[in-house]
Amino acid sequence: MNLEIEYLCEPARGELRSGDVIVVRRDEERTMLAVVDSLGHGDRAADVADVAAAHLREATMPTDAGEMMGSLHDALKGTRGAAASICIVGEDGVSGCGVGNVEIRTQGSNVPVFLNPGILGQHVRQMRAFWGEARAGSRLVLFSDGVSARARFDDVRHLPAAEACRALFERSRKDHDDASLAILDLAPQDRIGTRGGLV
Ligand SMILES: [Mn+2]
Repeated sequence: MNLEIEYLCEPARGELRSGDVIVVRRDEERTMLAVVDSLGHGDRAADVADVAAAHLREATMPTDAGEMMGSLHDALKGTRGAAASICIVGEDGVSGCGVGNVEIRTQGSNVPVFLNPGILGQHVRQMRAFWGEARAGSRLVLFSDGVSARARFDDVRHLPAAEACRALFERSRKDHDDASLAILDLAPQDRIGTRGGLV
């Protein structure tokens, strides 16, 4: 499936390195988008983000986001821990999983998002993944708690992913925490409706 991913990730004000990291991976069949928010910020959080990113880039990419989350949990054992959201998209659908203080929002889709409490690398009671249809024209928005959970997305729905990402990030990011926000648009060219407008 044709898809478009745009993201922004910035460290907290005064920090050079970010404890948030975004990883995008594609193989022939699937695309994975992951947002990781290591606990705290600064160098120690950034070191945890490095461990998480290395794992997400190198581990075998499964169909099920819950499986990737499970192996990430193991990879982060012994660190201060992190929250993360992972979506894996293929022709057959979207698999997603979120643990801890992260957000996954959908627009134009019926993907039944839910999140699991816990801290990766420390304690997670359950890692339930969700599964939904990869509907053309739908949008997934993943962000860390460095972006306000009260952020509203409706008014940028019509914008291309890059512009929507920039607009949301600029108005909803918090200066005192690392912040990351990613937008994944499924088959964005199919978003043009029969009446010539965006649907
Ligand atoms: Mn954070």
